[in-house]
Amino acid sequence: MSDSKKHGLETLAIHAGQAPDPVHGAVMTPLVLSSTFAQRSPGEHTGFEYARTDNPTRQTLEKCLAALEGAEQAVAFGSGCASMTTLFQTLRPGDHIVACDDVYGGTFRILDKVFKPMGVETTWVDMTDPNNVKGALRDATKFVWVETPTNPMLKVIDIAKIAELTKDHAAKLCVDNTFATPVLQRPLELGADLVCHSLTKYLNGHSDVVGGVLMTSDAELIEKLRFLQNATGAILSPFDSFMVLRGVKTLPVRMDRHAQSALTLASWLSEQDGVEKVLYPGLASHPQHETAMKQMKAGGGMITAVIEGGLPAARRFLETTELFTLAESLGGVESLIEHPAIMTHGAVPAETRAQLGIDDGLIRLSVGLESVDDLRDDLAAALKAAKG
Ligand code: P1T
Repeated sequence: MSDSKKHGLETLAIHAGQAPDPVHGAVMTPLVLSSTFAQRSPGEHTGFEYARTDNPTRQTLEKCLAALEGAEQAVAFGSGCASMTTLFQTLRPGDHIVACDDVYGGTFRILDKVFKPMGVETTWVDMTDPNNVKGALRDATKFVWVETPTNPMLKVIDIAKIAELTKDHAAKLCVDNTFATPVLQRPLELGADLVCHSLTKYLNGHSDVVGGVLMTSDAELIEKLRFLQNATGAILSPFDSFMVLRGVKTLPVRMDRHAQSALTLASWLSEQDGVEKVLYPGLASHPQHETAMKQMKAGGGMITAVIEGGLPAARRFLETTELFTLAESLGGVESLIEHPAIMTHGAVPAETRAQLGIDDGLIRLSVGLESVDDLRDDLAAALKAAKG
């Protein structure tokens, strides 16, 4: 496809970085599994030498993802955690990170258990008040890490405001855009320097790949990330690249429906007896609803709710749903449900979980693409069971 900047997201998702294969005319990007590539003479090759360094299928995916997020380059890794780890490997002992207080449990674990012992400290702040970021910045701060909407409390952080507050500081603003995707939220256009995704979630969208990606137009970061991608080798495999390239083609269509169904279910849930609280950025009752509507096209596909009756009631709820499968992860075509305190956020200390409100009655729903009537019936049956 010629000039990607002229095309809409629906077109980019299907065509960006891709052209029919010049050898056979294959319309779908070939899956190139070769680990090495023939050279005509030492150092004279087609641009591909060894598949850790670069692989045609991964390169095509990286081009497509970069076009979707509006970044100069995308650098793909073997998981969302591998992508974050590689980014933090650009830091040195004494460097500092300011991160939002509610993040995926694995993100907390990387910073607290892997990088803190190596001398990279993180200050955790509630970024729903952007001024808290300003107070936490130090001369040594290299990254400001924002996840929005956050996992699992679905707090919404004002990316443009944080970008404004940090613009005179050398720290780079990084946004984990996994929950919103480039379809619903455009961090780079709002002033962020880098976007991170777990490809495992909406971008692949079919719960059959674990992957991650970093995207940026910052030349200095691109150089460091390309170096580390090759040097430390936490790459996305050709097969997984092929799968994400296939999955991402329907991303814009999927996100519209995820958000539409989630709004319907969140509104319904918030009217039910036995539900203490519903957190969904698209509901007027959400504490940062205004910010959400300013920076997101819709509220997304995730809902967090508190079931009355604590852990016993939450357990009955989670054991009863049939269409909502009890499992970690999110963003697939099928609906999932989970218990953050026991499952995805077990790595977060109990005291921090209590401060954030990740309590025993809290459940998280990833609303899939099934009939929304069937999903509502499934939740109604679970609510009945939860009441005992
Ligand atoms: O699982 P992995 O591909 O390594 O991605 C990590 C990750 C990064 N960022 C966010 C916002 C995430 O939600 C995740 C993974 N999250 C789950 C597995 C989960 O169920 O919340």
